Amino acid sequence: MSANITSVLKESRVFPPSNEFVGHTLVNEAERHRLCEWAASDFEGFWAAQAESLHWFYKWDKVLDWSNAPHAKWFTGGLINASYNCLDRHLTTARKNKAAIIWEGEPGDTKTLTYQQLHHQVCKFANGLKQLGIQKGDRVTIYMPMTPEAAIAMLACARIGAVHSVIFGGFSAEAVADRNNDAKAKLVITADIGWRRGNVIPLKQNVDAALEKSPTVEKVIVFNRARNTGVHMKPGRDIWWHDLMSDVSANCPAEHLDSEHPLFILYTSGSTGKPKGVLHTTGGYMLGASLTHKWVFDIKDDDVYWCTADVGWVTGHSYIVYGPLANGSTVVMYEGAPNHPKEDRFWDIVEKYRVTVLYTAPTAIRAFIKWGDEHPKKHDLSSLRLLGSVGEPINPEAWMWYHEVIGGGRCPIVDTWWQTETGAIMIAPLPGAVPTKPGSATKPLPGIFAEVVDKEGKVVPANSGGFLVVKKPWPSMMRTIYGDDQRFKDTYWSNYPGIYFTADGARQDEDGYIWVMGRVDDVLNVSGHRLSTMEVESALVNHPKVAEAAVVGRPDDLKGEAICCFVTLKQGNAPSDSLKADLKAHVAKEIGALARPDEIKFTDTLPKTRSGKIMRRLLRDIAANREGAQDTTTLEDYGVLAKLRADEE
Ligand code: 7RM
Repeated sequence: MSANITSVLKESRVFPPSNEFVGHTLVNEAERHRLCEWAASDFEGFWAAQAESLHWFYKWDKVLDWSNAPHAKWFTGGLINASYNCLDRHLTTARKNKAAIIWEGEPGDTKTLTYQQLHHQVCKFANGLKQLGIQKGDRVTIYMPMTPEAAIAMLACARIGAVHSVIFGGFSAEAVADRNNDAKAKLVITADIGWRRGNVIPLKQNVDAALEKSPTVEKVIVFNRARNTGVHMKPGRDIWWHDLMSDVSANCPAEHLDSEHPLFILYTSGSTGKPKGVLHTTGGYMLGASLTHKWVFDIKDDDVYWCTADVGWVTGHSYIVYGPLANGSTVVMYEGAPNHPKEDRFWDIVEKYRVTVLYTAPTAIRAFIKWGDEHPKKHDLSSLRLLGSVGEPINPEAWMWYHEVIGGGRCPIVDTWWQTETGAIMIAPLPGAVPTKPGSATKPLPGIFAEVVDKEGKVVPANSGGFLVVKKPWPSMMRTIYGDDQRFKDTYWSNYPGIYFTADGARQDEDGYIWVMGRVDDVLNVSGHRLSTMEVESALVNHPKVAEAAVVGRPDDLKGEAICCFVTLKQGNAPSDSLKADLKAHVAKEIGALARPDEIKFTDTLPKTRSGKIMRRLLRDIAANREGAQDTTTLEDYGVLAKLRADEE
């Protein structure tokens, strides 16, 4: 690893918790302080006390076993079930008939399931899984559209101790086959089709193609989403969801599972080579997901909570399914695209269901900005009280827009930093306790010991950039990469022994606030200075005509790397040479001559992952005029690359 990162971003706005929050949240400033101190002085006692919030069939013998680091065991000897925690324990309370999932399909169909109804469906489906021979420990692939059945399938696996591997519905047959094989999946749960922007995604057809190359898969369950598609059902292998459910009992006691029993595998792309199967286990993960959901979103029983992620992404696992359901929340779930049939679909949903807490991603926020304020302004968004952001650093400009246009200036924004690997939110403000600053995820949560260090592992001085690490284990940490423990150790634990390496760059300001500057791989090296791509992007995005920007380095004989910017304009603005000159001057003025772009390229779209993260490594090839030899399987839209390359000529 090379030297520290130079930070050039200037941002000094501070938003203290508003009167509606101070004194009314689950965790106030004093309580947050008490929790942090407690975790520092009695780490295991702190976590043991938090774990009391879950239902255990048997309370653990030992809180943490770190003797075999980096392999942690949390709540060893404890017996628990994730599905029981999400369902059964609410049935003896007033939440029994509370809406668990309020779902809206892309075509406009809707469905609501109370906790009791969801429990009924999950129990029946779990019995269906058993009928097909699925046993504790078996791996099950879930390749579904965003329907309640995806959550039912996950919870049914969890109920019987089967390990699910959810694959985002936008992935190809090839990706499904790779993941089936890596996990040695025995069963695939899918649907005939999924809807996306009015188009049909042929899920079952993709599964059929994948199964030509997935020898371990014995059975396929098919949910009938559209009821009109003539999908082929292979006799003896494929069974309709409704047929399976027609003749099973609704009595299915939850298995008493070891706290360290695997709950799921979730594949996440590595920068090179094959995807990593991140493995999470039960007790620690459930604690991380439920506790952070309660703390960060300040969840109350009358909240209508909407996380717009897909269940195929970790955010969907932790903050659509396991966290909110464990807390007995009402979850809104939406199947489709934010701009179908029109660009106001999200705001229509917020208004219709009176959503109070909204959790979405910077990529979506930048798209809304680009589409124009008239879409949210058509709707009554006064039910919103709290807004969340996740997935990428949020540019201060996008933060301000989210705050003002969506939040009406009254809703705190919780910018939540975490990873598939961390299982749950690690760095975020608690809305009644921590003043926010646009672009900063603020401070680590109580019990999380995140720091910014140099390459020797020494904490760097305030405001100098370094590497974000986590110094102590935490309950929802990943346990290994499925089938490749060596890669787990090499990737996360070899830079600093005993310390978790996040691969993100960050700085900590004079108030101890953490500003995540993006992946270490994305850092620019300009005339010996290491600059964060995100900071240059933020400077571009605060120009009134710019909607979105991606900045990469291009090899340069003189400077080491030249700064090359791909820029998307807001609707109604045209590319021109004078605008290019304008933007270069703007960046130089905002953050200094050092960061003055060498090249600006206008484009309609940027290459992104399916969860909306900009794929800068692909842009590096384009900027350098190299033919790419990179893994593009996580790319959302293959057309974008071809288009960007064509623009080069
Ligand atoms: C939840 C999720 C993880 C990477 C992470 C960061 C980036 C996510 C933020 C963020 C700045 C944030 N899981 N990231 N959230 N960067 N501020 N609030 O995204 O495994 O898909 O990605 O995403 O680089 O390491 S993930």
